[in-house]
Amino acid sequence: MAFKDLREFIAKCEESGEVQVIHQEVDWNLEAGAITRRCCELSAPAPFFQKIKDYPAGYRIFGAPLATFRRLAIAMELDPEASYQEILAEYDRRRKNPIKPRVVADGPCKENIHKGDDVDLYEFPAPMIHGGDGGRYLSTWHVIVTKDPDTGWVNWGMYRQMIHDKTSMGGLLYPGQHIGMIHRRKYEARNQVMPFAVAIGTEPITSFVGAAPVGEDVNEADIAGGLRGEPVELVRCETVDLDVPATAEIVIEGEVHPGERKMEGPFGEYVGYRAMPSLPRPVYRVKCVTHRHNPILTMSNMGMPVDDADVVQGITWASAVLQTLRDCELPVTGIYMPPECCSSLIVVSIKTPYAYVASQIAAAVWSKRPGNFIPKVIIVDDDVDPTNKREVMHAWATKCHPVRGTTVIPRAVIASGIPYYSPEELADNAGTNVYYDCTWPKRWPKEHIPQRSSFNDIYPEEIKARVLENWANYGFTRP
Ligand SMILES: Cc1cc2nc3c(=O)[nH]c(=O)nc-3n(C[C@H](O)[C@H](O)[C@H](O)COP(=O)(O)O)c2cc1C
Ligand SMILES: [Mn+2]
Repeated sequence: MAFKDLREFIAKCEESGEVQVIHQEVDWNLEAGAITRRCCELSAPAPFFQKIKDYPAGYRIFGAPLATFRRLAIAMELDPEASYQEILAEYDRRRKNPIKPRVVADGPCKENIHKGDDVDLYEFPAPMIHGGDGGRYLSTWHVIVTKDPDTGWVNWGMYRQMIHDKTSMGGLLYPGQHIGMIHRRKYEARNQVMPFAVAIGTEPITSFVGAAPVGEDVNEADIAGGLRGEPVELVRCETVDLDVPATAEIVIEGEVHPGERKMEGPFGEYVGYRAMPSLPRPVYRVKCVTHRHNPILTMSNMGMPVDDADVVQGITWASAVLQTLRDCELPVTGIYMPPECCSSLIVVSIKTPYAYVASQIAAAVWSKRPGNFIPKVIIVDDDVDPTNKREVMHAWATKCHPVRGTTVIPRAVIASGIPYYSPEELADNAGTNVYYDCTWPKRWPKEHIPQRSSFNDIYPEEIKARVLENWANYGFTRP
């Protein structure tokens, strides 16, 4: 049975030691953020703050919801010990079997309804998350719902929102992201207001899918259903023509007015830096807020690894890239995005059928979103496990020729916020990509390829079997 709401998910995580309930009062001003940051950097349990300074008991914060692969495995109802490859394979399989959402008449998110003068975004303990942030961020782990006015396509996406005042917020609406496409191409181009709804504190898969790259015209709600194995239940909004997950903790409804801009940011970002300056950005005007009794506000805290973005993008981007490589009929045998690299490196293992196939792998990775956000590609032979950092580093250090193995693409479209680019490159989203070919050259004679000197490679099967069988007998306590 899929999780009905965030509360069931938290309870399940608690059973596996993946939640730390914190009863001591903490300050929404940096303290809750600092604790969550440290949890990310230590891959500690998710902090569940019970009492926030200046706020009544019951107004809680749940930090770093999916900042470990164990919590993602639990969210997907897999064994918490599931490996990266197991999670990836299951995500890949389920997302291809979408299930449409079910609209229900009522839901817990309607337990409290505030409209008009009764709306106050400061009702919730929106944290000042990082030192140096431009303001208090209410939405950092959530979905924003918008609709294409022509086709009826409903997009869910996770795009940060900073509180400006009691009834308005600001955020990024990049033209390259679906919300930006809908906003710029449709509503703003026609000088129309764009209705939106935000759902915060959803069951875990809804927010996970909000941060996943699914195609244009695809409803994330259907993918979320597929991943859950059950439809997501939606209820009608109070003031806009949109539906939201019925069990969300907090729902915010309103409109983005064409041409309106206010300074938003800066904010600590997914690459692990406060990378972009404060800039004039679109404004979300709020008309209505609904929430459950004792609402739980979810918070991610992006920065140095490992945070929610490293985990979520580590699976969803890898799955999308894998699909592209398969569509191109390339001989990929494995894929990995090391969470330490903040979505800026992908490792692909291949069976090398002909010389320079690595160039095709890299070209395919960069051919479309989200692979085009990944500036560095490492290509290894299929005897290297891409998830094994020891083997990957070894292959890179010993097989990648500094000149022949390194190919720089000097004029590449890049993701925003990658720290090593110059201000001009970032302004144009134009920089440089690179791939490292860590495979043996195809034309080398067998005699020139050295034998890898590893337990697996250089001992007879019977010796290996005997050693493995007797490992504990020798006195070793770890496998
Ligand atoms: C915690 C977290 C926060 C994010 N914040 C933003 C953001 O503020 N703006 C943005 O454009 N993308 C952000 N993303 C990435 C998008 O959610 C992601 O690209 C997603 O695919 C967007 O949905 P779309 O494909 O429907 O546009 C964030 C991702 C995560 C995991
Ligand atoms: Mn989308």
